[in-house]
Amino acid sequence: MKNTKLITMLCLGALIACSPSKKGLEPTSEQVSPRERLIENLRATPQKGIMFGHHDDTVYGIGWEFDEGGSDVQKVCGDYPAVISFDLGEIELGGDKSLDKVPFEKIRKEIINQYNRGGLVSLSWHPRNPKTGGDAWDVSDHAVVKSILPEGENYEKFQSWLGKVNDFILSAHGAADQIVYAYSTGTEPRDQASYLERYPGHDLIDVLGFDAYQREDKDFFLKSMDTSLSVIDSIGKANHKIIAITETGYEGVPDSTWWTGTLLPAMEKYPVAYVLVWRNAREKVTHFFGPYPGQASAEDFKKFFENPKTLFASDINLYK
Ligand code: BMA
Repeated sequence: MKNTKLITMLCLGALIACSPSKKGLEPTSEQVSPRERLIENLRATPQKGIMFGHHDDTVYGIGWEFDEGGSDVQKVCGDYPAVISFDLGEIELGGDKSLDKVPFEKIRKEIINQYNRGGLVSLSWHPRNPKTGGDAWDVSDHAVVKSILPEGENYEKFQSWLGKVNDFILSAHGAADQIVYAYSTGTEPRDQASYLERYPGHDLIDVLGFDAYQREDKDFFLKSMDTSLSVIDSIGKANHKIIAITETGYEGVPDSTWWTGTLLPAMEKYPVAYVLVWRNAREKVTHFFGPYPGQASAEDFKKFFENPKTLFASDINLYK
């Protein structure tokens, strides 16, 4: 549905390299800029392996929240994810917490912690619907985009919302000029034409991605992933773009060998820079997509971690 695509577009991931501007280390003109260095390193990682990512990994997990150094992934395998994503939903409302009740100050701190690990940070933004006031999944009105364009009644409002996102990113120590943009459709790509229907253009996008969740049986998911990866791999190769599985998972991870038996085989044929599974909700019992100690797939996740084809925080430094 149009609006769904729009909302997906509004959740464009922005991958940032937030290098606190260390004195005297700003790149001179003949040196590569931090943004160019990040892109070069993202292009190179598939030769080494696929970076593993987890949403909200270091801000909360199963049975805990806001612990210093906390991470369900690290508790299971001893290392942090190579990629951690955070969502800025409801920053537009001017409060101090996100739509998942995470203080933005905690997110800012964890962005810098992940940078200091040499890992990647991905930011998504699930804003309120600027026309109806509903949440980011409210697709009841088909004139949302029109209302936020220059002549629209919500143009000024949405511009001020974008300003709040911009101010937050700037607060992560000079990240502003080191942003890499990912285009991530909310539905699995079936063909190039439908994938690119609302694509903003190669001049704006650096990473091609998509959302894909396992809901049906394993074979259906594997076939669907292969189609989706083949679509973005073809576009990526033709336009020199990085590809990633920007959001995936199997809710509740009910398959005890899902990591080595499904996720790895689904992607290992393609030059995927990273794969990111969604959050381990602390407030919704079955709403988790990553491992945690004692969970049925935890032992298999350790095998996934040990596999040389997967990369975690200690395997990479994207800023060198
Ligand atoms: C959705 C769900 C929601 C959450 C939102 C933003 O997929 O996990 O519970 O509020 O993402 O994180």
